[in-house]
Amino acid sequence: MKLLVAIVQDADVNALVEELTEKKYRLTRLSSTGGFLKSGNTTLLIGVEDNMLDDALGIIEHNCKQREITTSLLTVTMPGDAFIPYPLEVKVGGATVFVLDVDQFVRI
Ligand code: 2BA
Repeated sequence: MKLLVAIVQDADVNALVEELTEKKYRLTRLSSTGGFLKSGNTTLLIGVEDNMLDDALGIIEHNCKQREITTSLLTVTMPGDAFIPYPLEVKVGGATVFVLDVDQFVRI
């Protein structure tokens, strides 16, 4: 069995969860925050049988789009200690997925 830790954009998560649950995958949805943009995203924990790994990854790929986000994260220091927001374009997603081996899975 594998555990997928999938970090997805909030804009994609509803469609992704809907398709996964329709196809009988079990998952847990966690609210998370990206370290770089410091904005919300969603982390899904999805336990899958080994033979379903490629199918699950395909569903994630199909639902998670790459987007270009403009952020004013960086600031430029001006004389007199003024900070001016500096627009920065960042490509986010589709999804960041870690695939972990599961030693044991127990539901009691
Ligand atoms: P964030 O950390 O908010 O990053 C959002 C996007 O900003 C990233 O998109 C990437 O395009 C860019 N970015 C991140 N760090 C950067 C840096 N030091 N310099 C320049 N650009 C940078 P994605 O790569 O698609 O990542 C989306 C989200 O997935 C991340 O949100 C983070 O929450 C998670 N993530 C990505 N890689 C990870 C990793 N190695 N470990 C844990 N979480 C990760």
